[in-house]
Amino acid sequence: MKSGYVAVIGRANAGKSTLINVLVGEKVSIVSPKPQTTRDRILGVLTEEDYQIVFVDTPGIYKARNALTDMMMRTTENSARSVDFLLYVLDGHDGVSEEDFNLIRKYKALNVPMAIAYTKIDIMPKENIPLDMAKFSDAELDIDVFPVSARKGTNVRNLKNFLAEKMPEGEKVFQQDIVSDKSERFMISEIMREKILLKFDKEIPHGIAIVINTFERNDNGVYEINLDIVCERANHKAILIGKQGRAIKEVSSFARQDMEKFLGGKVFLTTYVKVKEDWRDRPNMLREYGYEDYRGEE
Ligand SMILES: Nc1nc2c(ncn2[C@@H]2O[C@H](COP(=O)(O)OP(=O)(O)OP(=O)(O)O)[C@@H](O)[C@H]2O)c(=O)[nH]1
Ligand SMILES: [Mg+2]
Repeated sequence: MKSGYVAVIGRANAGKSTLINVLVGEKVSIVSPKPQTTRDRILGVLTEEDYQIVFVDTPGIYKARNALTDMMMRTTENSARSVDFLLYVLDGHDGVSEEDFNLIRKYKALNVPMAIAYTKIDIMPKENIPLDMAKFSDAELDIDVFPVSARKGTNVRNLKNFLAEKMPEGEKVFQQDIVSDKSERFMISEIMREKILLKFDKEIPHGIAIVINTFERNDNGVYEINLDIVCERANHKAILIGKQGRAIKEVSSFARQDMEKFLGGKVFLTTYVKVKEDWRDRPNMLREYGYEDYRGEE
């Protein structure tokens, strides 16, 4: 049996969470077209007959600007240090930049074995792929590069087999049927945050925290969920609610549908929008909203 941890790292919005979801075969991490979607270290577990890979999703590398993003970057750095293998995800459609090379060199210096997933090849001109591959060989990084599409599943099996081979001998860490280390409560709040990321622009989704007040299953089997959507400004609250509450109704409805799929039962969802000025810069608030550094201890 082979078994180990693979941290998935890379710039914000590169496609890390999407790739993990495809590798694991279940949605363990939310996805959006906006950077800084993932805020926590999230484990996604892939178990096959002869191996188990625990993928570690991490917040994308981004210039830290507040206490929350600072904390996210520490989580990523610590996660990269405590694994058997690093998978650097690079947005091929965005192109290979000097910043990527710098980051790849920096992580290589950790002396953890590493490979590159060059993703989103479904939305880029095919002729760019060999040009970028040449850039990698010119840089003499001595790293395997896997062009993949998480959306189409292209080359994902090859990458999976390659990673399985790289895992050390060992027993499973998680039971057969476990796909994530996160609770249902956590996933419910993430589903809500994902719908807000998809609907609203600019600073609004980045300044959101979700607080679950009630999460219960009543006698009829219906899940009763009550949550607060915390935002940073009164004008954000007005936008989140929208004219006659239309915006909040719409996102709540999308969130409810996904929650029902995830929980496998009917959901009665009530949401309230609250303002907590500058919570992202207040360490005590971060803790209250469930954001703590991942310091590398298991
Ligand atoms: N076309 C295409 N889009 C992709 C692919 N992988 C990811 N995306 C899109 O890229 C965007 C970012 O994906 P995420 O998986 O959230 O990226 P991330 O690296 O986890 O981002 P952060 O958590 O913010 O660091 C989303 O809109 C995805 O749908 C792919 O293989 N093909
Ligand atoms: Mg992510």
